[in-house]
This record gives sequence, structure tokens and C-alpha cells, in this order.
Amino acid sequence: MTSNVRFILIGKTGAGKSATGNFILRRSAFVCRNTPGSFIQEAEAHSVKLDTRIVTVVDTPGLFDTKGCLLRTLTSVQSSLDFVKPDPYCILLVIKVGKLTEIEHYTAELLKIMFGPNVLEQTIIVFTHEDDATLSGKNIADLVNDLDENESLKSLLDECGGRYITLNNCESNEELRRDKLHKVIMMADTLAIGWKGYYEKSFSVYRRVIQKHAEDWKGEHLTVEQVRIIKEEQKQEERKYTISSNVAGALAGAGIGLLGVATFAVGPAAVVALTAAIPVIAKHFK
Ligand SMILES: Nc1nc2c(ncn2[C@@H]2O[C@H](COP(=O)(O)OP(=O)(O)OP(=O)(O)O)[C@@H](O)[C@H]2O)c(=O)[nH]1
Ligand SMILES: [Mg+2]
Repeated sequence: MTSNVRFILIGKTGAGKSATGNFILRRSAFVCRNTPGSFIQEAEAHSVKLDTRIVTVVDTPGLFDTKGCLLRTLTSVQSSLDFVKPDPYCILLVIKVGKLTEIEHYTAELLKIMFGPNVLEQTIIVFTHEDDATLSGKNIADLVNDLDENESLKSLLDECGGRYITLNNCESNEELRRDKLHKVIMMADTLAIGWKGYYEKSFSVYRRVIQKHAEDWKGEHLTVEQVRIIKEEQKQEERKYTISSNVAGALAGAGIGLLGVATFAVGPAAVVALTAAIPVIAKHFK
């Protein structure tokens, strides 16, 4: 496998996104912090060469920063795509292990409105602070058992195809660090094999709908109803776009056919008239 690897880090403020980014890059490229409140306002990317491959990591603003408008933050998180598209990328949903709450499930809903309904098919959950869990007498098996008790997290893990990794970002054992890195890159490689493509038009629809609502819904959270409205509008807009591009494509095809007939029957003057008419007709179907 020689292709490059691209990760986008997403999660709550303080979950350990930047620390995870540094773990992958094996250097302190992103600034970590202890105080509450998201540090970066826009997506930020750094790369490292690992053997023959370039690994790119995109850090994003923390979700649920109590100061900001959530929808504005979502548009900033979406801009992380600009660093990776149109190539395969993998989302790392970063969760602080000691704080498994309902909000992570809600985060998955936000991922869907930012990146589309199938986003979890290319998502790996990263549980950080593995060292904290060890300190309180838990091991990885206990953590997974905890998930079983928490229905919404269990279903989130299922939706992510059971992909997760636990990390101690402060791990000092170089061999353990390398093993974890190897594991997460292998997971990303497996996801890249099943990559279904990058759809610029769909993403611009998702982004536009979120931007539109950011004007009115300035709160730090979205209600279930607001998420449902956004999803519905995104679906409708996407459908409208597909229909209009199909109609435009069919008209253009028909136009080319007619041009052939016109050239044969009445000469170049008809060709010019028809060429002018096609965009006008197509516009009525948009
Ligand atoms: N002990 C321990 N500390 C960690 C771990 N991961 C992150 N931290 C610490 O947790 C704090 C927050 O981590 P960050 O990586 O800055 O969190 P973030 O998600 O980037 O936060 P925002 O940028 O504010 O959204 C920092 O002090 C990190 O050093 C971990 O696995 N173990
Ligand atoms: Mg950070």
C-alpha cells in the first residue's frame, strides 16, 4: 500500500483531538490546551512522511464550545474537507473515555448533517485518555462492556462498523505508540479500499443548508427537531439538484441529436438558433 492517508479529527471540545493529531504526526504540530473552550476556530492541517507515504491530519474546532454558535462551528468543521478532497479520507471521532455520555450519539447526528448520511461508514471512534481508565482499574474490555450498558453509544459503535481504538496520547513507550499508529493506519487503509467517492455537489448542498440556518439558529445546541429539519432540507435540495442535472443532461443530449439533424436538413443558421435555445430551455427545469 503506497497511497497517502488522510484523517479528519472531530469531537467535543477537550476530547483530545489535537493530542491525537500529534500522536499520529509524532510531533507537536497542533496546540493542546487544558482550559475549556475551543482553541482553533478553523480547520488546520499538518502532514508527516511515514516510510513512503504522506499522512495528513486535519484538526477541527471543538464541538459544543459553550461560547459559540454550533452551526457556525459546523461550517468550520466542514471546511476540513478542503484539505483532503477528492481523495479518500477517514474521520476520527474523538471521545474522552471517562466521559461517555449521550452527547456522543448526538455528535454522530451532527456528523451526518455535515458530511452526509453515510459518514459513519468511514469513521473510526478514538477513545482517548486510555491511561485514565487504567488508573481507575479498568481495562479495554471493561470499556467495551460499559458501551454495552450504554445503548446509544453501543448503537453508535455499531453504525461505525465496530471500529474503535483506544489511545493514551501521553504514552511514553515508543513501541506501544508505534503499534497504535500502525493499527489506526491499517483501519484507514481498509476504509480506503471501500471508498465510494467524493461528491462535491452533495457537500455543497449540505454546507449551504447549514449556512442558511446559521443565520437564524445561533444557539450552542440544536434540538432534535432542528436536526430533523436540516436533514430533510438537505435531502430535498440534493434530490432537486439530481433532477435538474439529469434534465439538463438529457436536454443537452437531445440538443446534440437535433443539431445533427438540423445541420443535415437546413444548414448552419438552424444550428446557431438551436445552440442558443438549449441553455434557455434547461434553465426552466432548474
Ligand atoms: N492523560 C491524558 N491526557 C490527554 C489525552 N489526550 C489528550 N489529553 C489532554 O487533554 C487536554 C485536552 O486535549 P486537546 O487535544 O487539547 O483537546 P481538543 O479536543 O483538541 O480540545 P479543543 O481544541 O479545545 O477542542 C490536553 O491537556 C491534553 O494533553 C490522553 O490520552 N491522556
Ligand atoms: Mg484542539
